[in-house]
Amino acid sequence: IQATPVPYATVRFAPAPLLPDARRSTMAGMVELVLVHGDITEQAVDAVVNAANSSLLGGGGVDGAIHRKGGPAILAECRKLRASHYGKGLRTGAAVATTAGNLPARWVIHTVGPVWSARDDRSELLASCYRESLAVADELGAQTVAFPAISTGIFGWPMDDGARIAIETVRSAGTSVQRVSFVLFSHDGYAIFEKALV
Ligand code: AR6
Repeated sequence: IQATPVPYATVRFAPAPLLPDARRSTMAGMVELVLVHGDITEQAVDAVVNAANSSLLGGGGVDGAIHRKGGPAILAECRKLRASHYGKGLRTGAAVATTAGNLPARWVIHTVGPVWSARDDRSELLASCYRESLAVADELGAQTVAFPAISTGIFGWPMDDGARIAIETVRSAGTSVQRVSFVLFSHDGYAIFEKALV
C-alpha cells in the first residue's frame, strides 16, 4: 500500500526535560515534535531510524524500503558492523548508525524493536529503541531525526500503545536533537499519533 504524503505536519512542543545537572542542561533544550503522514525514505533529515531486525541484513516494511531506496551502501556497512561488532546480532532495544546511501538523509540509525507479546510487558525494550536511537543521534551530532512507528507493523505492536511509548520516551529523553519527526505511513497511524500527542 502506498501512502500519500500530505503537505502538512502537526507541530507540538515537548516540555523541556528535567535538568538534574549542568552537563545535561547544556544538551537538553526543547525538542520539537512533528508528525508527518508519508514515507520515511523521503524525509530530508539528518538521520532516519530503521525498524530493523537483529541480523541487520534487511527485511520487509520500513527496513525493506530503506534498503531498496538507499541502495547497497547501507547493506555493505551493515555487513561490516556485523563482522566487527554484532556477530550475534544487534540486541533488541539497541541502535547503531550507518550511511544513508541514496536516501535524502545523512545517516540511517538501525534499531531492533521487540515483537509484541500479550503475555510479557516488553514496553521498556520499545522505549529503549527510541532512547538509544536518540543517543546515537547525539553522538553523530544529528539535529533532525525521523522515526517510524517502531514495532507496529510486522512485529505486531498495537499502534496506540506504540504511539504513547514513542512520544513519552522522546519527550523525556534529554537529547540534543532539535526536531524529531514521527513518520506515519497510514492515515490511521497518523491520527493515533495526533491523539497521543495532546
Ligand atoms: N515509511 C514509514 N512507515 C512505514 C513505511 C515507510 N516506508 N513502511 C511501513 N511503515 P515495520 P516492525 C510503517 O513492519 O513492526 C522488518 O522485516 C508500518 O505501517 O516496518 O518494527 C524488519 O526487518 C508500521 O506502522 O517494522 C523486522 O524483521 C511501522 O512502519 C521487522 O520487519 C513499522 O512497521 C520489524 O517490524
